[in-house]
Amino acid sequence: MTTSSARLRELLTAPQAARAAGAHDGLTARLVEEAGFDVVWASSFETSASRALPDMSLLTMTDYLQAASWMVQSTSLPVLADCDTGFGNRLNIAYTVRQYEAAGVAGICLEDKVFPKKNSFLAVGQTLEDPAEFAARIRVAKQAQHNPEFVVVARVEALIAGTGMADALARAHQYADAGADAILIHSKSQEPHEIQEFLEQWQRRTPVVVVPTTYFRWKTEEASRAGASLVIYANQGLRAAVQAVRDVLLEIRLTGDSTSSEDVIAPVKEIFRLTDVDTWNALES
Ligand code: SPV
Ligand code: MG
Repeated sequence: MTTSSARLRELLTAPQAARAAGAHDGLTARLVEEAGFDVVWASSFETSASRALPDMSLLTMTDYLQAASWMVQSTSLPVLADCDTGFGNRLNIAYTVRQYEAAGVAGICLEDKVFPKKNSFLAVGQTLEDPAEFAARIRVAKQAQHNPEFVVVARVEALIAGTGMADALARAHQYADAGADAILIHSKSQEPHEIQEFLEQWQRRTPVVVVPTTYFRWKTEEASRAGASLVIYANQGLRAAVQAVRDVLLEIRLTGDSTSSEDVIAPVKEIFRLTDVDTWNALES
C-alpha cells in the first residue's frame, strides 16, 4: 500500500507540478479533494483564522496537529502540514515530526524565521533564523522521522525578509545539504520574476514548492514549466468562504428571509453527502 508520504514524494518528483490547496479542518480538506487538487495544505494562516486569531504563532503545536489530523481523516489526499518554525528548538522539531507522522500526515514544512513568527504578508519586519541553526533543525527533523518516506520541506523566507536572491539561494543549498526533501521559496511580490529567477538558478536540485498568493496571475502550467514541483493555493478557499458567508448572512438580515439566497447556498442534502451521512446510517443498522 502506498503511504501518503510516498504519494507526496511521487507528486514532488513528477515531471508536471502538482497542485495543493489550503484547508483548516476536515470539511475544507474534503472540498480540496473534490475540486481535484493533489495535496491538502494544512495552512497555519487558515487554521489560525478559523479560530479568529492572526497567524502569529498563537496556537500551539497541539492545536495545529488536531486540525491536520481532521484533514487526514477526511480525505485520501496526502496532507502537507505547515508547521511554522517547528514550535521551539531542535527537540521540539523532533517531537513535531514524530507527532505528525503518527497522525498520518504525509509531510511537514518548516520555515527559517525565528519563533514567534508572523505571517509573511504582514507589514512587519521579519526576522530570519541563523541559516546554520535552521539547517541543523532540518537535519534533526530528518533523523527523527520513523517512516523513510516522510517529507520535510524547508521554507526559505529570505525574499520575504528582503535579504536578497543570493541569501535565498545560499540558504536553500544549505537546507538541501542538510537533507530537506524540497524547498519552499516564498515571495510577496506581485509578479513571479524573483521566483522564476530562483528556479532558474536552482536548476531542479531538489523539488521546489511555490505559493502564488500575491503573484496570482502566474498559472500552474507556467510554474510547472519554470521548474516548480508543487503549487500551493494556500488561502483562496478561506477567503472565498468569508466573502460568501458574509454576503448571504447580510442578504438574510436585510430581506427578512433566505429565499434569495437559496440558489447560491449548498442544500442541506449536500452537507449530508459531504459528511457521509449514508455511511454512518449504514453503520448503525
Ligand atoms: C499559510 O498558508 O499559512 C502559509 C502561506 O504559510 S502564507 O500565508 O502565504 O505565508
Ligand atoms: Mg503558514
